[in-house]
Amino acid sequence: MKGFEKLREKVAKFLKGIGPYEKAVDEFIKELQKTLIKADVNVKVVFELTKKIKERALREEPPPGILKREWFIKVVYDSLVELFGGEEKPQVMPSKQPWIIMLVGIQGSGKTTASGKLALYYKKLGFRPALVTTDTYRPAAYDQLKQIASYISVPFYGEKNSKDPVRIAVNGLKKLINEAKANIVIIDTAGRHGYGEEKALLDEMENIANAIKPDEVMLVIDAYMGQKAYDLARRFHERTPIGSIIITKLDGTAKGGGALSAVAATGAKIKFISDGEKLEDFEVFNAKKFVARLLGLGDLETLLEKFKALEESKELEKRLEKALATGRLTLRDVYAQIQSLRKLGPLRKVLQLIPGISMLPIDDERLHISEKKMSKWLSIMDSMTYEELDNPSIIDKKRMRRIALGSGTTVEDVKELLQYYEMVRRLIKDVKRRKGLLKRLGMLGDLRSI
Ligand SMILES: Nc1nc2c(ncn2[C@@H]2O[C@H](COP(=O)(O)OP(=O)(O)OP(=O)(O)O)[C@@H](O)[C@H]2O)c(=O)[nH]1
Ligand SMILES: [Mg+2]
Repeated sequence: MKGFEKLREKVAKFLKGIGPYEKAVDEFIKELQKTLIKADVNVKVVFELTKKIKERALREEPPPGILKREWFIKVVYDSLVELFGGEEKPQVMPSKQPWIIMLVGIQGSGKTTASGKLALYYKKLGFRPALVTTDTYRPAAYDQLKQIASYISVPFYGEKNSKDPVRIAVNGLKKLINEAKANIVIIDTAGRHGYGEEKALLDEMENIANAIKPDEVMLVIDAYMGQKAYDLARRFHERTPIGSIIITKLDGTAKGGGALSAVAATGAKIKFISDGEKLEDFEVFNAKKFVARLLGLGDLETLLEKFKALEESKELEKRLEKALATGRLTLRDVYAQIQSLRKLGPLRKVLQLIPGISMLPIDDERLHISEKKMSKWLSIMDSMTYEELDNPSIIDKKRMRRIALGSGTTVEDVKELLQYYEMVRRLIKDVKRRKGLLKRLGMLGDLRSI
């Protein structure tokens, strides 16, 4: 989308950590406001959003293991995802077949192009889509869609000299479903004048919809509308429980942010976006992916992975804390640990995420495991019984042989894993002892804040 180039530069610069944090936050927020207002996002919305971001930035602390600046960008990212409709991904798979989609929208909004794009999209997913034009209003409309249909090789239906859109739709559905065996039928309609005449547009839409009973009505909105899209989307959303939205021409205007956020604010679902004249320039709208791109994915990707790994490590953290509390460790814990090691890096880092542990001396060298060894050990543990995982002390020579055979490893490998397990177990016990000691000395509170 246009207009976010400067903000992307700012993200990269911000993460490099130049200048004092608070000043950098101020500058970043100013740029964010400028960008969003230029994108035609409602001014009131922009100020509310940036005020919240700033408050969080200055009041809250990042989770352990995350730098303040990284965390700030994550707050910005989350807020923008919220602005553009939230984390939920749209449902694009038809829940029944045949599935009938009707496209409506203001004149020139991109309905006919989007019909072709939709057909191509579903064709690539393995469906048999077909196209119907009911546009009896514009003489060239018939040929326009027919050409698109033949270009992407999907069945097409239209009646060049008819003046009855409803009849055409009914005839087309019958023919395409029964003869061409289409399982998705996309019906293109004539452009209705809009801008301020939403009522007329939606009345006409309802008339056709009542006659052909589509499974889904898609409203096509041109990104040039900017925040003016709000009223149209809101009325559409109120009138059509089976409605979803396509935003087009995101390549052509800097007002895309305004259109997207305005539509999202109505609660209507944005399902697809279109950003070019080519039939391939079309994708399912995913606010998370979209915002990551707006902010410059290159810089964000590693950061987002870090957060994801952090979330995944919560599970491990719980296990380790339990092990610490009880002084008991099983091979299941080691299994979870090795899985997170692959994502998070050295155990030291994982342990650092647990409050109070980061200060304790841990021998990094001894805890290092190579990637190859990790895979080997995971398959060894996959060959163990639950009883063995929960209570490794029962693993005798005979069991070792069986496990080695089952996992395609050697008894030495199994032994090595058990030695590692033993070492971590002792470490946990040691940490527990030290923690207990520190607690008695009343120092744990202090350690947590470090
Ligand atoms: N740049 C760009 N152009 C687009 C996009 N989608 C559609 N267009 C262009 O916009 C113009 C109108 O597109 P149509 O698909 O004919 O619009 P329509 O809503 O069917 O128009 P009517 O049937 O006359 O109401 C065409 O020139 C398309 O090539 C897009 O995502 N990006
Ligand atoms: Mg058209």
